Amino acid sequence: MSITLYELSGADRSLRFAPHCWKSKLALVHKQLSFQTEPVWFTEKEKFAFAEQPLLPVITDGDKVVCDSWSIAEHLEEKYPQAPSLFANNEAKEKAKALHLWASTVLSKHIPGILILDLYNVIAEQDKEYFRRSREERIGTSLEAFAATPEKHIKGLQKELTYIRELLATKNYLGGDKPDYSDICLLATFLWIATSGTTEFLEKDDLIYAWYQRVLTNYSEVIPKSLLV
Ligand SMILES: N[C@@H](CCC(=O)N[C@@H](CS)C(=O)NCC(=O)O)C(=O)O
Repeated sequence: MSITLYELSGADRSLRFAPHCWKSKLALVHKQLSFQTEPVWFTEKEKFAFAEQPLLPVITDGDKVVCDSWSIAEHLEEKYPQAPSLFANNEAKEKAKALHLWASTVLSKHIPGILILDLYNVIAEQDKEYFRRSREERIGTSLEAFAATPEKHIKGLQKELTYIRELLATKNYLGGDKPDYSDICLLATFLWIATSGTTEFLEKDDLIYAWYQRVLTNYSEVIPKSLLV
């Protein structure tokens, strides 16, 4: 059975930046599954009309269609139990769910202010009107005004990461001695920033920076070469 991952892309089809799509791609690599990807621009929703909802990621696994990054992780874990586990047990699954929610709300609220203009610059020409209108509605100001103080948003992000520093103080990965879906959720959030632009958001002496370099290596087969040191 073949698996296809539909994910958002930039004007350059090889540029993939969307955090929830990264979660599903990293989960597929973690499970050592072979898959293909279908890049989708914001204004190409007809490419996955069969999914009957407007957001990515979506995967097709044979005849089955699965939407939403968390549901995709659950599907992969259930359907491929013999492959390396995304959550070793129920406790790990609950922790990963909490991390997924925390990363996509508490942590992610600091991120548009860091990358929104970078992202605007790399998306397809035909997406720009939709992106500007939908994001300006959401943030309540212009992209330019919102992006004017990236340092403020990086500071907010850094402060939020205290929670992760505590979790990583005694282990190499959020999953323990090897990465699991908790690590994937945080890495996917960082990749959103790292693939949209070149803003530095971690200090090199931060233990999270060391963790970041470790997990980039774990999933190196799908990580852009420019991010691997
Ligand atoms: N809860 C969903 C959120 C999906 C989501 O927000 N996807 C974004 C990309 S990361 C999207 O498709 N945006 C399209 C748009 O804004 O039109 C998940 O975790 O999969």
